[in-house]
Amino acid sequence: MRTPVFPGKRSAKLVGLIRARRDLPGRFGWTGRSLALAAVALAAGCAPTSVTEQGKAIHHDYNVFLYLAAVVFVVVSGLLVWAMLRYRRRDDELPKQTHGNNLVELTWTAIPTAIVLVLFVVTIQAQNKATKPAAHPAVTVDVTAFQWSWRFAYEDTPVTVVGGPDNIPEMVLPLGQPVRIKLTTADVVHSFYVPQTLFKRQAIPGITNEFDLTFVKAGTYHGQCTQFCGLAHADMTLRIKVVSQSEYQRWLAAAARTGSAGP
Ligand SMILES: [Cu+2]
Repeated sequence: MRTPVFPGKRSAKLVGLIRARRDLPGRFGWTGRSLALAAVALAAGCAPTSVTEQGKAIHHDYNVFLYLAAVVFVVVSGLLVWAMLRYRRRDDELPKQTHGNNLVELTWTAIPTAIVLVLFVVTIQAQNKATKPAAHPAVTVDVTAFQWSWRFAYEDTPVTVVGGPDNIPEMVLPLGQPVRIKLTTADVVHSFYVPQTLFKRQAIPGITNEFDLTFVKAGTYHGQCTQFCGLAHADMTLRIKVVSQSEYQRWLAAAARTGSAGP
């Protein structure tokens, strides 16, 4: 005699409870509720938008990953639930056993491979767009990371902004114009990261990393070194203030008179 999976009174109660729940007339039904929940989860997980032209490509890349993951989640969990309900235990007989199926094996190898290939191509395209250098950058800023702040030197001007322990350095930039950042470090490895640009680069000793940012939205954006670089690493913040082109010119002229906009 085979041993029942749920012996005893408690299991009988449990099965009764499950059956009772299953028979409950739901207002939207389980499918509707699951879909609503999935939609909420999807909306909550949507990638943040970028404030730069280059970051839009990254944002699009995030969304492709998210939507594909959502499709995989719905299909896999849907099949799981279907299999659990369709093949739930009804008696002590084993269901018909199947061993090996070439078509099924091929299908579940081919589909993930295709998904990974699509993600690879989309990512390469996004990366190329995000790192494509502008033909004529309007402003070039030499950014030097150091323990534990930043120096922003505006090329072809006497303007330099230097941060310090009680002074968060602010990089003022014009809206809608490509800005070239030439990033390096005076000591150890640091990392330049302004979350709202969806872009991050390492500052490596002896190497200058160049990238362009074209801000499409005015505002003040906070940044932070994201490479642990010593005791005061947490204080290594920065700000990017994006203003209109005329306001930028006024700021630049005023800063050029003093030569430095920081201590
Ligand atoms: Cu750091």
